[in-house]
Amino acid sequence: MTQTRNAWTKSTCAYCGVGCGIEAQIKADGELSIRGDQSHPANFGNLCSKGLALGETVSHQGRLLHPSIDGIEQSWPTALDHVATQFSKTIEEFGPESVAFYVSGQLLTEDYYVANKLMKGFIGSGNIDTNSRLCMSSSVAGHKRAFGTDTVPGCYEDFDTAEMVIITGSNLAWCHPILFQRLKKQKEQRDNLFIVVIDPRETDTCSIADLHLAINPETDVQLFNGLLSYLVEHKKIDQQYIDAHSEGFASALASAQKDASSLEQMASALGINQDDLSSFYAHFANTEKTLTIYSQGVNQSMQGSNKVNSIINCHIATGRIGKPGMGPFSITGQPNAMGGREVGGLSNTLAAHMEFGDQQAHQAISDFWQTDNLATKPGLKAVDLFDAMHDGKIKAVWIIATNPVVSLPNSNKIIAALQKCPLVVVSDCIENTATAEYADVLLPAQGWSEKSGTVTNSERRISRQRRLLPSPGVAKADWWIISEVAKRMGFKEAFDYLHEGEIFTEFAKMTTLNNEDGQARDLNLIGLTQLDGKGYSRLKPQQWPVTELQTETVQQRFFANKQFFTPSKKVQFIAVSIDAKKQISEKTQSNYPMILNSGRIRDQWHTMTRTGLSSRLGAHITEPFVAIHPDDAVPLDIKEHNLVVVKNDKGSMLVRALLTKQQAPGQLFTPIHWNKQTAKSANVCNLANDDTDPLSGQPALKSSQVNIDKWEYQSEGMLLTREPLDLDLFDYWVKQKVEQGYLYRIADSRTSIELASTLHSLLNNKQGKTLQFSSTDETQQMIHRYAFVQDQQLNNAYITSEELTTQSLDWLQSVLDMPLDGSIEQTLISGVVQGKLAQGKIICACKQVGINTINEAITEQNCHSLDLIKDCTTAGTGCGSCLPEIATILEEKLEVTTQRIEVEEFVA
Ligand SMILES: Nc1nc2c(c(=O)[nH]1)N[C@H]1C(S)=C(S)[C@@H](COP(=O)(O)OP(=O)(O)OC[C@H]3O[C@@H](n4cnc5c(=O)[nH]c(N)nc54)[C@H](O)[C@@H]3O)O[C@H]1N2
Ligand SMILES: Nc1nc2c(c(=O)[nH]1)N[C@H]1C(S)=C(S)[C@@H](COP(=O)(O)OP(=O)(O)OC[C@H]3O[C@@H](n4cnc5c(=O)[nH]c(N)nc54)[C@H](O)[C@@H]3O)O[C@H]1N2
Ligand code: SF4
Ligand SMILES: [Mo]
Repeated sequence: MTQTRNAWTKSTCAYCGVGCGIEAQIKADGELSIRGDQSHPANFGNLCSKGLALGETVSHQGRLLHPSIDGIEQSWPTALDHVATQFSKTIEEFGPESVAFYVSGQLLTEDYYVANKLMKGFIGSGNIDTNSRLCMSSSVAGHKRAFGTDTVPGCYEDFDTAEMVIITGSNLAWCHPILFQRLKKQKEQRDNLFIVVIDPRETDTCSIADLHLAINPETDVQLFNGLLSYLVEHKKIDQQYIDAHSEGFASALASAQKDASSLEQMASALGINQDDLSSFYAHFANTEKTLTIYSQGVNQSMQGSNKVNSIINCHIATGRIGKPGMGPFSITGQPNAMGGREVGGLSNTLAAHMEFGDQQAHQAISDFWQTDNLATKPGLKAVDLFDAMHDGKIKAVWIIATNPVVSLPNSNKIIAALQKCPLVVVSDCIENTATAEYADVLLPAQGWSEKSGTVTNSERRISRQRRLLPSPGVAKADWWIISEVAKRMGFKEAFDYLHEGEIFTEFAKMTTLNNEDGQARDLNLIGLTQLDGKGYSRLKPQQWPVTELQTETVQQRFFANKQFFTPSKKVQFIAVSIDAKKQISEKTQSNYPMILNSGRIRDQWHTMTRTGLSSRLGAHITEPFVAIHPDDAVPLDIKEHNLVVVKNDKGSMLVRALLTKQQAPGQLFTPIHWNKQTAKSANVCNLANDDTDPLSGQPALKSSQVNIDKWEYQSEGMLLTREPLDLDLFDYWVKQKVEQGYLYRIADSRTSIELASTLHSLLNNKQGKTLQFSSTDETQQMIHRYAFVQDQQLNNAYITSEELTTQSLDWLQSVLDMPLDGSIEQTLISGVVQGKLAQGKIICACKQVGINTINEAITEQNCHSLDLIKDCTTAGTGCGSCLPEIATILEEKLEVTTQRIEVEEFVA
């Protein structure tokens, strides 16, 4: 049932692992209003820019509406029969190991549970893996080694009481904005809070840091091993805790000491200042309430699991775990990365935190699922799985809620693997994803706001996602699609679900197998096993373990009782060391001297299939870029805004150069979001390193080796259209969603006049009014301007020249949405901006405040603090996630202003 108008329905944000509660209301015009849920313990009513824009991304634009086989639309029964028959046939002929599912942390727990049950329980293979392999698997491996289970021990509440917070390999400000803001508030209120950011780049997260350690990439293990040695040397360990509750200390210490040397040598190996290093160590040694937050800079590495254990080792050695305000805290990426780990979506776990190789678990699950075909060994991990497909060993794959052509490393190999695979089934909400292009069968899935089920956030809190809107076409819930295929494969009884709530209670019951009291395993949902339809429908957030239904918010920490889930019940130190071979490999060092790091930007989500629909989100960063230190750029004659080719032996990308000292020399950074759907050649996974961590199988996505060169072109263009256009005939293009249309940026080897005429013929405009003007600018370049008006509306427009500076053309982003008047026509022809068009690039997405307005407030109205800028312009008064950026603008502006004053004084 979908919601009636005017009621506010509680649900959970579609995006990151903070898991913010939202409330949604359907407006009279059918659109969705979104606000934060004040009662939700993850966010207390706050939302970031992505959460606030959720209503803009539920449009039906680009949706996959019907099942299809080989490009031909089919009914559900035909498509489901086809998938079931083909999978069954393949299994019959080549065995269960010849098929695979590749799923996602964006599935709901209920979807994930049935996918895992079908593959491991009934097909009898371990070959179900997930994009969490690229995301959380090193944390999972690290947790299991130390605790015996995949446990995140703490709560978000620990952010409020910690006295030292270490944020390592995480750009919290952009990737988990609500947690960042929570911490920022603490920082503003408490003098005793010391924040350290460990990241080779200087990110927005550094804006709240007392100390930024810009360590050399991949040196984390050495940094934390050094810390462990330091703690011992300075007698800052908790010997009683170590003796009573842990094992393996001596060998972990021996290993750490091998890596450690004098502070001076350590600092030089890490590439940081010695005073900063000793300040970090001393603060850790002397601050009991220390919280270490970590994410992909730790996980996505060939030594990801070792990085995780090097952090956990320091927490155990000081007994800082399981108590308020302290502990290691792996922050999850996707909305249901945790739920996937719970049900067993990773190929090397069985189900509900039960493991392969445990005979009792095997028997209990077989009985519970009533199957005699339970998988007996782990399946292939994502990178290996696609390698096996490439080698012809996987002959049928079902990809659900992930876009591997964009997100798995070495895209060309992934594409080749999909092309070789006889059956590729893709379930997605969007029709034209990069992966859908290689599908034999496409199945339309319900997306966020249409689907219903549960997700678990980083602090183990299970929240409901609720259905808010009807789904377009014949899109169905993923659990339904998977169950229907399972039934057709002959497993009717095991998959005969009527409602997602039934799946949830079945899963809850599974967590209690041989674990009624929660002593055998951490994951225990016994309090939810009796939920009826009404209870499920009204379910409030529940933090596991759930011993009884939680009617009020609880805050629980694991390991407060110093009991772990290892055979001895003791926590394990793990001996880790820097392995020279696992440092950035040297094989291609000379040809590819730069290290390419990759990650996220504030307002886009992954492969942009959803955030790419919002013009508000698109306005923050409009074009893919590679950040480079000026010292690296100058010898290559690379200037700000130049286009550059970044390449290695796997592939290449063509993006804008962004010169910044926030980037260390020798290193580059590029966002992961743009791909063939949104740009000609900007997919970083084309050249991403597919070497993996030997234990977790997680690829080293943060450190690929590349080179970079300036790319020369003859002309640049900007094209504004109401409908998308295929521009692949040009050397470079990027698409940006703007209100009522698209803005393309183009660069090409054609001359600017040829570019103009090619665009002209592509547009193929017929009846209407044409505005056209060619002129020379102050540098004597020819500029060609063209606009086409139909029914008093601007329909399309372009500008071409030898070189276009994007800043001066930012007004193009809003022009399609404005009523056409004389001043806009004048702007279109003359390029001289007038009226409201003058506010420039949007900084505050919520309140739509542009950079020019903010700059003006600083320089003209003397708004020299964030509060004054907020009052003056309303910027930063929505979700607040643009505040670090406004602070940077303020800082830069003030610096410039002061310099100018100094110069003026000097001149005077
Ligand atoms: N806006 C936005 N938010 C998101 C997402 C999104 O797509 N967009 N995706 C979500 C998902 S799935 C995930 S997994 C999270 C990821 O969240 P984060 O992990 O915070 O984000 P990333 O940008 O991938 O990388 C974090 C940082 O690791 C640093 N790093 C690189 N190499 C090293 C190293 O060797 N050591 C250390 N210490 N640091 C290093 C990078 O410079 C980068 O700043 O974000 C989630 N939130
Ligand atoms: N170089 C590099 N590569 C990376 C990373 C990096 O930092 N650097 N990060 C990695 C990480 S941490 C992650 S999590 C991955 C993310 O990578 P992906 O999982 O590939 O990214 P998404 O764009 O989120 O893909 C989700 C797909 O599922 C669809 N979808 C959304 N909701 C549903 C649903 O309910 N059902 C179905 N069936 N489909 C749905 C969306 O339209 C989209 O096509 O990228 C990884 N790749
Ligand atoms: S921090 Fe932002 S993206 Fe993440 S769950 Fe909250 S509102 Fe959604
Ligand atoms: Mo992720």
